[in-house]
Amino acid sequence: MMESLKESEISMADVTDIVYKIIVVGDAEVGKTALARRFTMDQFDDSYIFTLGVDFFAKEIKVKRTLIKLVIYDTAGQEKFDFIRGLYFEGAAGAIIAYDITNRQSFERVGHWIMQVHQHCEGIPIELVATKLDLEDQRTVTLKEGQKRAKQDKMTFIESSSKESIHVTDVFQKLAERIWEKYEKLSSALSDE
Ligand SMILES: Nc1nc2c(ncn2[C@@H]2O[C@H](COP(=O)(O)OP(=O)(O)O)[C@@H](O)[C@H]2O)c(=O)[nH]1
Ligand SMILES: [Mg+2]
Repeated sequence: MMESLKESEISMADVTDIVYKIIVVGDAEVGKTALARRFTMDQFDDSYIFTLGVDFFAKEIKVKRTLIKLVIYDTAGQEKFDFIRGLYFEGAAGAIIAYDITNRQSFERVGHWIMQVHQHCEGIPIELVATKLDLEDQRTVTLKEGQKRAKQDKMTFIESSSKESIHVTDVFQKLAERIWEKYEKLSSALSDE
């Protein structure tokens, strides 16, 4: 009896069709495309692939035994793409703000990106992601500074390397779990009414 109940739970979980749109923002060359490519295709390229407009990546993950499809929207950080920004942000469930630990300026621009996210998608979970953790010898932003910045704006925080595959899955798993918790709270609040 218990066995068959478990089985049906699993198959129910597998047919669930939940899609979360995740946006990745941050200055040019911090490693946004590399992060999305490592996570979805397990590939890394040392050369800089200029992202023109918007690119899409997708991968399924499990949150609390539920299969969730993450659709990752990757965009060029350049201000000249301002005109597509509205569409880009529309319907996002969560955001990643990336900066490069070897590029102090990209860290100082985090506030700008928080404002952009707040302006277009108020209240969505944001994760601050420090990239290029493998370049420890060239680091100009400390772990503490990153943690402090994240705390200041209630963001989760993680340091990662797409090159060396460090904490890349955690980046997306952690964010998806936060989104899940937010929606679960929302739906249980609604059913309480
Ligand atoms: N060492 C190192 N280089 C990286 C890492 N991630 C990206 N890069 C490099 O940084 C450059 C910019 O990366 P890209 O993903 O194109 O940046 P984007 O403009 O933010 O999309 C490329 O030359 C990448 O190879 C990383 O984790 N470690
Ligand atoms: Mg890119």
